[in-house]
Order: sequence, then structure tokens, then C-alpha cells
Amino acid sequence: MTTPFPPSLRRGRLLLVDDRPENIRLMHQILASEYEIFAATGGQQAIDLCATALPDLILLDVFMPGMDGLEVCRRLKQNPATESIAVIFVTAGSQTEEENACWQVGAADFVNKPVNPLTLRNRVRAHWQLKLHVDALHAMAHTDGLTAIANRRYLNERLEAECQRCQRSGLPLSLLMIDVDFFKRYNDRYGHPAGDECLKRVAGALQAALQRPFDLAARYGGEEFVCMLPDTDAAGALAMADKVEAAVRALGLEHADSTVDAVVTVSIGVAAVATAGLVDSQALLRRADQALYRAKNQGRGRACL
Ligand code: GH3
Ligand code: MG
Ligand code: MG
Ligand code: MG
Repeated sequence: MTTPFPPSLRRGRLLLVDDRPENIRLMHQILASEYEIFAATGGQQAIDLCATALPDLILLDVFMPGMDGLEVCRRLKQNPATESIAVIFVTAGSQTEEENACWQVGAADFVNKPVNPLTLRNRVRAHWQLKLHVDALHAMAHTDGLTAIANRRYLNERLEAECQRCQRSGLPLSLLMIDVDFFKRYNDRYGHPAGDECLKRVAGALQAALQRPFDLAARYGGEEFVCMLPDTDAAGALAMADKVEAAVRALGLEHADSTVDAVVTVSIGVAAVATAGLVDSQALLRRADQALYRAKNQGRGRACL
């Protein structure tokens, strides 16, 4: 089960970087009531902490012995894992060229030393609010509005990345294409709101059936879902498909007009990439869809490879 989206109500994580401990203490006093604080007194330590503490924002001194703040920022911006962390420089340097150098390496903002507490607090607050909004938009853009699981856009992004990884590593990758059986009849008998509720329950069952953090369950369209299973071969995927099919059936959602069972069932198409070489995400989806078609033709409520 993945939780790709950050919770909206949390304390911001702030990394303070300054070679002088008294400067860190001062900033800590100003900000500790609002944020979770991490501190580093050197450039390399700051970079190492970014990987483990995953800060939302960094307050970065420019002049430090060893690696200076400009170099720290440059390196953070070169690393995809840290490039989006906003860096606010805090510096005594007042020359235009020094300020320009900060902007050039990718600064988000700039606070002068000696620090005015009110200015520091408000600058940080503004960037933290911005980060919360960006995170919220990101989550919204990747989430299906009805079921709250991942949407097709997010699936496509992740699938593309997994296909590339798979091509490099030669490890297997599988997809399950899942479709609710006789769902039109379900809507016709129980009404559209009940149909919506049914889709939410099915999505929840899929999400719960996936146990590894890198597996992904997504709503692909109307009553169709896709599960992406990295590092899983055809046999493993077929076993997962049976588990998913059983999990949906076990919800026990009454479906009087289904000829499969008296409860809601799904049909599942399985497709796997097993060999190294060109891995085409769209071809894999197509094959899963063809397998789904076979599962439908063989009587529904089952998985087919
Ligand atoms: P099959 O077993 O062959 O898949 O039959 P089916 O009735 O499930 O397939 P069909 O494609 O004919 O119908 C899918 C239905 O899903 C029709 C559509 O109204 C319904 N549907 C699609 N999206 C939603 C939704 O968001 N909410 C509800 N309640 N129904 C939806
Ligand atoms: Mg300094
Ligand atoms: Mg369908
Ligand atoms: Mg259907």
C-alpha cells in the first residue's frame, strides 16, 4: 500500500545551516514553536541531513569554512531527491554580486543578517504555506476524486518510470487490469449513488490487498482499476490476481442481477514483462486488457493471463 501524498496538517521540517552555533540558537529560538528543527554546522553535514531528515525548507548560511552555502545549494539542486526543497539564504553579505550568486544557484529567498525575528518568521511562514499548497495540488492531481486511490495520470507516471527501471534491471513487472462485472446492471438496480459506494469499497479492497510499498492500485476509468506490481513475474501476478478477486468477492456486496454470483465480483486480466529488452508500457496495458477480455469471455469473476 502506498501513501504518496503528504498529510496536509503537519509541522514543517526546517533545516538550519550555519557554521556558528550562536546563529543556529537564535534562529531556533525564533522558529522552534512552529516547526520541527534540524541543524547542521557545515555544508557536508547539511547535505547528509537532507537525505535523512527530508526537510521542507532550508535556512542556509553563505559563508562557511569548507563547503560554503552556494555549493550546498548547487548540489541540492542537482539531486532530483532534493531539488524541490526551498533554500532561503541567510547572510551578512550585502553586495549585489553576493545576492546575485545566491539567486543563480537556485535560492528561493533571502534574509539578511543580523536577522530581524519578525522578517525571518514571516519569510519562512510564506514559504511553508506555499509548500503546503504545492503538496496539496500535487496530491489532488494524482488522486481519483471518488475513490481516493491513485488516478490514471499517476499510474501512467509511475508505470513509465517502472518500465524504464525494468528495462535497465531486467527484473519482472506485472499489471492487473480489473473490471467490475455487470456494473451497469448494478447501477440500474441499486442506483448510481450505491454504484459509487460500490466503487469505493472495491478500491479499498484492492488497496488493502497490495502489501508492498511499491505496488500501486489506481482507478483507470469508470469501473476499471489497474494494479501495478513491480518485481513480480507472471506466476506471482496471477496469485495476486486471485487474491484480489477473492478480496472483492469477500466484501459481500449484494448484486442480485449478476449471473456470476449474488455478490459483486471482478474480472482480472494479467500481463507480465519477464525478459530484458524494450519494455513498452502501452503494450503491457494492451496485453492486460486482452487478458481481461478473456476472463470476461470465460465467465467473469476470475483472473486470466
Ligand atoms: P461487464 O461485466 O462486461 O464489464 O459489464 P458492465 O456492465 O460492467 O460493463 P459496461 O461497460 O457495459 O458498464 C460499465 C458501467 O459502469 C456503465 C457506467 O455507467 C458505470 N460507471 C462508470 N463510471 C461510474 C461511476 O463513477 N459511478 C457509477 N456509479 N457508475 C459508473
Ligand atoms: Mg557563516
Ligand atoms: Mg468496463
Ligand atoms: Mg464492467
